[in-house]
Formats: sequence, structure tokens, C-alpha cells
Amino acid sequence: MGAVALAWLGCNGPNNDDLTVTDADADADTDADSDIDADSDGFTSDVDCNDQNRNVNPNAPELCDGFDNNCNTEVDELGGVSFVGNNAGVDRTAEFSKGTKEDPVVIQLQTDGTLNVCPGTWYVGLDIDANVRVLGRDSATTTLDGGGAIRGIWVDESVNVGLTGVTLTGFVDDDEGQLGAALHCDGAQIMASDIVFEGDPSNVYGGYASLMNGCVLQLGTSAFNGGSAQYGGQLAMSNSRATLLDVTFDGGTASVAGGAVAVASDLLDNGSDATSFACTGCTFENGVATDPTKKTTPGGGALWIGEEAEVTLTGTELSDNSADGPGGAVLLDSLGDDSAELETLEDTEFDGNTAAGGANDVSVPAVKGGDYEITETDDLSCDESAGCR
Ligand SMILES: [Ca+2]
Ligand SMILES: [Ca+2]
Ligand SMILES: [Ca+2]
Ligand SMILES: [Ca+2]
Repeated sequence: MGAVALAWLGCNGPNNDDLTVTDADADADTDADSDIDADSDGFTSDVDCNDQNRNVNPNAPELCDGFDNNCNTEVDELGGVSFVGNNAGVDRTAEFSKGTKEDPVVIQLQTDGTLNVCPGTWYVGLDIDANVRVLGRDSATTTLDGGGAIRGIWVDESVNVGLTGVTLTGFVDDDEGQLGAALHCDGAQIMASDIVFEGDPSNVYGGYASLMNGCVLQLGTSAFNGGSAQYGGQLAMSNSRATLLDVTFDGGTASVAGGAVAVASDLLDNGSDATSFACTGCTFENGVATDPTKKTTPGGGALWIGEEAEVTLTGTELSDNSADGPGGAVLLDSLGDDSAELETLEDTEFDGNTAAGGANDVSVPAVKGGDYEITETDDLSCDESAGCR
């Protein structure tokens, strides 16, 4: 009313035109905009650090959400965890804090939104059934830990999931000991970056990660450390597509095939989606395919490529991997009549890989009906007597 009143009085001001746009808050001063409460949260813009958002003001609770909610100039100073959906963010710190090393908890995420996880170690696993972004602050400071008792991030619906900035450790497949302990993707789309996989899980398919039934995984700048499985000590996949950029696989162990990664259309399921694995700027090192009982001779110290699987390696280094059987670094294998393809091998280097069973770098043993392709080989050496070409 101030502006209207002054305009009405007219002759009191030096300039009638200016008076109609000043002092909208009716306190008769001349700082036109500093004391407007545009978002009606009870705090005027001189003290409300975001006067367009009623959930931000000096009396608002501080959430872990990347913003200074309480206008004290500090962002997320209380840490914790929040979930932001369509409405105001909800503080879920108490729920996440219930998990302890001795008694970790599984949190269900069933509505779309963003889960913000501030630095610290949270003893939780996430069962995700909605379109959710999980935003850790960064993998050096933010950890989800399964305490050696529960599964990690489990996505078995056709949803879009984002995942960034977390270390995943201490997870096990507590259900059947079959699938990736830290990350399981069944028919979902997952975009992830800055993930560190640790904790040496041991199971059947993919120590840390398993992808199946049309899963699409994009993974940037991440690291797999340790881990073991029968197939794919760190990652196993079938009927799914994985596109990786700048990912390090270090020290995975397989007792059947693929110290780091196992890729085959018939590995985890019997779907009909394309099975492809592409890695650019990746490193595979210290992978081991070995059978402690020495009853079998497992192959593919780093990578095992099985039925109808297409693998592309670009600008990648495979070093110091080893196998009891064939393929110190890579084993192209096919159990049935369908092809396994090392589609492209470009600017990729092999160094220090060893195989007790033939072909230190890439082995292509002659098995029935196999239709193997290796194209654009660069710096590739292998034992021709083992079938490499
Ligand atoms: Ca306000
Ligand atoms: Ca506000
Ligand atoms: Ca604050
Ligand atoms: Ca905040």
C-alpha cells in the first residue's frame, strides 16, 4: 500500500513517476526492493537468501541438498541425507543413521526424486524401484557400506537411475550369493560416475556388479578394486549394454572365467537383447583367472567374452593379468554355436600378461562353431597355436 499511498499523495515526492515503483513494502523508506517477501515465507529479501523459494529462509531446516537452506552462508553444514521429490526436500538422516556396521539397513526408494548423500559412512543398501538420482558428494568422502551383511544398490525395475560420488564397500549378495553384491541392474538404465567398488565380495556372477535383462549401464571415471566370482570377478553381464569411460579394473579374481569382466548372452539370463561391452580409456590390471583347487584351468585373466557378446576396447591398457588356462588378458570363448566378438581393439596395449594355457594376451581356442572376429588389432601379440589370428 505504501507505493499506492505515496503516489496518491503525489506532491510529497520529488518525482511522481518514480514514486509509483518504490517502497512496495509500505515502510516508507527508499530501499525499494530489500524488504519485499516475494515467496511469502515470512522473511523479507534482505534476510531471505532465496526470496524465490519459501523452503529457504533463516528459519528453514538445513538439509543435505547442495543449497544453503537456512541462510547462514554455509551449504549442507549439518551433513546427513535428504530426498528431494516433487515437493520440499525431506531429511532422511535419522533413517540412514539407523544402519550400523553390525546391523546395516536396506532403504526402499519407491518415488521419483534425488537422494542427496553427504560425506560419511552410511551402513545402508538401496532397493530402488523408481527414477532416482543418488548423489553422493564424492567417492573419497562418501561411502555406502554393507557391513558384510547386505546387498548394495539393487535395481530390478525398468527405471532410470543416476549414481555418482560414492564408494560402495562391504556389500554381499545375502540372498543367494549369485549376483553383483554392490550393484545389480535388471532391465534398468543406470548412468553412473565417480564410483569406487571395494570390499572383496565373492559370489557366482560379477563380484561387484551384475547386469541382465536389457540393462543399459553408462559408467564414467570409476574404479573396481579386488573382488571375486566364478564368472567376472568384478562385473558380469548378459543381454545388456555397458559403455564405460575411464574405468580401472584392478585385482579381480575369477575361478571359472574373466578375472575382471565376464560378458556372454547366456550367462545370467536367457534374454534376447544385445550383449555388448565397450570400454574407452580403461585399465585392466592384476586380474587373475585361477582355480584354487586346480581341477580346472580358467581363462581370461581380465576379460572373458562368451556367446553372442560383442566387446570393444579403445585406448585401453591390459597389464599384468594372468590365467591358469588360456588368455592371460582376454579369452574369446564360445560354449555353443554362437559367435563371441572382440569387435574392435583400437589403440589398446598389452603388457606383462601371462597365461599357463596358451596366448598371454588374447586367446581364441578352437571350440565348436565359434565365429571369432578380431579387427583393428593394434600392438596385439598372441599365440597362433592357440587359435589367435
Ligand atoms: Ca521470503
Ligand atoms: Ca525464501
Ligand atoms: Ca546453511
Ligand atoms: Ca543444504
